[in-house]
Amino acid sequence: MDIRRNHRDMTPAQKSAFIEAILKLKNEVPSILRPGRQSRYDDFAQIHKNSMGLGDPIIPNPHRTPLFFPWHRILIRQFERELQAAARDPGITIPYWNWSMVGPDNPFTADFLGGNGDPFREQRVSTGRFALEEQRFQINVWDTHNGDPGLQRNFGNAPDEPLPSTQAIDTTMSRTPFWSHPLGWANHAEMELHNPVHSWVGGNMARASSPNDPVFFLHHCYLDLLWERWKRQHPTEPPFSSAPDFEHARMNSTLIFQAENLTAPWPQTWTVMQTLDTEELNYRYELRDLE
Ligand SMILES: [Cu+2]
Repeated sequence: MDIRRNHRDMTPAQKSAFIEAILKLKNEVPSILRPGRQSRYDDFAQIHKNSMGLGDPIIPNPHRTPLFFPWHRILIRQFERELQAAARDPGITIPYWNWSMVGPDNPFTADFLGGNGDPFREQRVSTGRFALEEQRFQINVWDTHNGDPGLQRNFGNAPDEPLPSTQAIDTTMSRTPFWSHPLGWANHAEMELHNPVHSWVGGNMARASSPNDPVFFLHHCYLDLLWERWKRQHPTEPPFSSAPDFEHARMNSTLIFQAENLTAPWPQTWTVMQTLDTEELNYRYELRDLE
């Protein structure tokens, strides 16, 4: 059983193993979606871009629907498994970032995810292993036309969208049911917690191909954890619910990761119901992180 933890609790060796696994997936594992044009890491940016209606649009778009949490759960779990395979290390798991920049909560350090973009150099990240100068992390998937080859960040560029406060998180966690427009738990979590973090990090994270920035996976890992925490805090609530207008978002709906008639990124499929128990997917969070 894989255990996911706060990045702050990782040892330096665990941190560098995680970064190294990303660099292997980025440089040593061939793409399945666009062989010869990108890497397996880049396939995840491609899938996400497609899910946002660009490139080869995925129907249904899981964003702003009850599928948001189940769909991203599978996306990041598949990424985690591919990291393990790339590094030949079953101990690799995706850590989470709790959206705090205070002290050890800040993941944007030179020994981990690298820092903010450099305003004098196209907002490119210039510290850490993902800096373009290190020559092991080049962007290969863009939303539309070819863009900058460097990973870009622009912290706090949207002053009206700060990182979520603990109070904002608490407010969201008190919402029920799972889905109810606009104030259900998932609705609120996507719009009030998830979206502002993408905007706050800025650069690649603010675009449809946001998995280009590895922090995407730490961000979505925390959202995934919050779903588990919400389930524990509201034990009488169904862990998933939908609405009549979402005919593609039922318990027995199969999650879609590719446009019709195009290559699937992986052979397995999952229904929404098969995503509801993380242990069925062979991972879990520590109990103390769920309380
Ligand atoms: Cu998304």
